[in-house]
Amino acid sequence: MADEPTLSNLSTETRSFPPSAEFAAQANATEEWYARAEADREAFWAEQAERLHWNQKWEKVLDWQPPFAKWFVGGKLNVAYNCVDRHVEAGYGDQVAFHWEGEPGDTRTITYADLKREVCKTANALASLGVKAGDRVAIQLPMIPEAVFSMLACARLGAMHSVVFGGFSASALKARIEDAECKLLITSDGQFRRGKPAPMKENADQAVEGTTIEHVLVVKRTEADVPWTEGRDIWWHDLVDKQSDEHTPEAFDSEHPLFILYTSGTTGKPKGILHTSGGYLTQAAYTHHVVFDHKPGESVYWCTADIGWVTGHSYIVYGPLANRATSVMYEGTPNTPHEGRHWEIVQKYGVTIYYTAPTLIRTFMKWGSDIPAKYDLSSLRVLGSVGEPINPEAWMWYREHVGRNNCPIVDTWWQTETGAIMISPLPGVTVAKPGSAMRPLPGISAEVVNDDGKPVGKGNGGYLVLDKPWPSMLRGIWGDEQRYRETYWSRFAEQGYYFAGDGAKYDEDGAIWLLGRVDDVMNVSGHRISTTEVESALVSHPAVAEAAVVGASDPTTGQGIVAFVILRGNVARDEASGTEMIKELRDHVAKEIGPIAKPRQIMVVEELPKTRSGKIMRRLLRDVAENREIGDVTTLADSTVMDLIAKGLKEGT
Ligand code: 6R9
Repeated sequence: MADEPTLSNLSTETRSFPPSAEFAAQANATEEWYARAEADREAFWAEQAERLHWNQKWEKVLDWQPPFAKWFVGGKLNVAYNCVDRHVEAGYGDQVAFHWEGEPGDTRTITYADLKREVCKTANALASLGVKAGDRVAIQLPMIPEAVFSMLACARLGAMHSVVFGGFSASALKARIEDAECKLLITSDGQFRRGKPAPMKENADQAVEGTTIEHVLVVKRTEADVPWTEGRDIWWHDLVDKQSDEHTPEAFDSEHPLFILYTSGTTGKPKGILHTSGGYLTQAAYTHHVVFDHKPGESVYWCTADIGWVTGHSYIVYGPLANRATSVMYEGTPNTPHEGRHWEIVQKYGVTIYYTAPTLIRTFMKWGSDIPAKYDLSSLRVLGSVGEPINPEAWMWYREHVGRNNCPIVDTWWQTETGAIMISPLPGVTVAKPGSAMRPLPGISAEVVNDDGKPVGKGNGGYLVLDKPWPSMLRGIWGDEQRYRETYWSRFAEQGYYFAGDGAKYDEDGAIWLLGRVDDVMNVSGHRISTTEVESALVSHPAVAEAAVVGASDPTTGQGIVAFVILRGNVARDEASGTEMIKELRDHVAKEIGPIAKPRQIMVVEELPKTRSGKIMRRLLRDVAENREIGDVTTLADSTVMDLIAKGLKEGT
C-alpha cells in the first residue's frame, strides 16, 4: 500500500482551480462587487434589499447598537408575499416552484400559482385557529410540501415558526415548545424513512402534554392509524382544504420576528436563535443569487438539507423562493431504494445546482464512484458544500465524480446564527482551493484573531470572528438576552467582535481555511491541532472511508488524539491486518502533519454518531475515548450507533 498515491491534507494542499472563461462571462457576480461593497457597505446592502418588494421603504439602512442591530429601519414588507405572490403577479404562476419527490416514488409538481393557493389556504386555516402576528407555531414535519406551506403561512400572518427536526424525540420537541410557548403544533401521522413508514403523531402527543399547545394540526402522509384527542387534534385535509385560497398579506416591520430555530450550544439547553424579516430575506436572497449563480426560470436547484436545519430554512425556502427558483425537494434517505437515488433525481429533473454536506459526499465516496458514473449528470453547473469543513480529498472526489471536473464548487461557511452564507467562493470569480471557504462575501467582513483579539495575519491560525454587523445576523436568543451577550459577544467584548466558535487560518495567500469548532481544537503538549486536520490526514489514506477525531484528556500531554475510523469495503479485516493497519495509519498521520499529530489510539468502527444534520457528535466519542459513561444521545440521527461502537470495542479488546 505504501506506493499508492496519497492525497494531500489541509496543511499541504496547494492545488487551485480558476473559473473557466465561459462560466466567468455569464456569472451573476464579478470581482468588482468586493470593492463596491467595501467602499460603502450600507449602500451595497441597500442595493441588495432592492431584490425585495417593500410596501414601505426603509428610512435608515442600519441602526447598530452593539450587540443589537436593526436593518432597513422603518421598512415594511411581507416575507411570504415576496416569496410567492409577487412572482405570480409578474406572470410566472406556471413556473414550477417545487418538483417534489417522495421517498416511495410518488411525486408532486407545485407551480408558483399552486404555492400561492396552498399558502393562502394554510394561512386562513391557521388564522381560524387563532394564530396571529407574534404567536409561535411549532412545526415537526417530514420533507413534504406542507412543511413549506406551513412556514410561509406563518410568515404571511407574522407568526414565528419554530421548526423541529422530524427525527427529534418527544422530549426534545417538548423542550422547544415550552421554551417558545408555542400555541399550535403542525405534524403528520408519520414519515417515510429508509423505505418504511415511521410514526410521528405519537411523538407529538407526548410532547404537547401539559404545554401551551392548543391544537395539533396533522398532515396525512403514511396513512398510519394514529391516537386522536378530540377537540385538540385536527386533520390538515379537514381544515385546510375547505379554506379560501385568497388571503391578503399584511406588511410587517422589517424587524418583525420571522422564526426561531433551536441549535445546540456548549450547555445542554438548546438556544432558540431568533431571526427577523427584512435583513434576513435580503441576505438569503442575495447569497442564493451570487453563491449559486442562480438564474430564475433556467436553473433547477436542489438543496438536500432537511427543513429542520437552518440550511433548509434559508436555502430550500426563503432564499430560493425570493429568487423565483425552481427547486427539487426530496423526502427520503439517499440510499432508498438504491445508492444512486440522488443521481437518478439529478438526471430526471436536470438539476443544475446541487448543494449538500461533506458527510454525504464522503458517504458517496464510500459507496463508490461507479454509482454516479451510471447517470447523466451533465446538467450540473454548480456544486455546493455546507455544514462542516470539507476535506480536500472529498472536495476532489466531488469535483471529479459529480462535477465531471467542470463545475465550480462553493464551500459555504455560515451558521444558524448568521442566517445566511458568510464566507464562500463566488463561482466564476474565485480561484478555488480544495477545502477552503476562501473569502468573506461582498458586504461581509470577517477576521481571524488570536487570544487577544489581534488579527493573526497570513499563514497563521486563530479564532474566526465577524467584525461588522450583517443583515441576516441573529437578533438574539429567545428569552435569554444574557446568554446572547455571553455566548457571542463576551469573548472579544473589547473589540466588539462576534465570536463564531470556529477555528480558522489564513494561508499564505490570505484564503480562509475553517478548522472546526474551537471546542474541537485539541491541545497536545502545547501544540494546537485541529480535529479536522487529523481527520483529513486519515481520510487521505486509501484504506479509510471516514474518520472522526477527538482530544481525550491525557496525564502527560494535556490531550491525546483518539481517532475513530471506518475502513473502506475492500480492506481486509482479520486481526493481523487490523494491527498492521492501525500502525500504518498512525504513521500516515505522522507523515502528513507531523509526529505530534500521531493519534494515541485508533479505533476501527462500523458507524459514527451523527446528528440529523450530519455533524459528528464528538462529545459522545470523547466519552468513549475517556472511558466515561456515554452522555445524552437524544439528538443523534440513529441512537443505536453508540451501542454498536461500545459493543464493537468490547469485542475488540
Ligand atoms: C449552516 C450550518 C454551524 C457550524 C459552524 C461550523 C460548521 C458550517 C461550514 C462549517 C467549515 C463550512 N460549518 N459550514 N465549517 N466549513 N463550509 O451548518 O449551521 O448547523 O448552525 O452549524 O457548522 O463549525 O460554526 P449550523
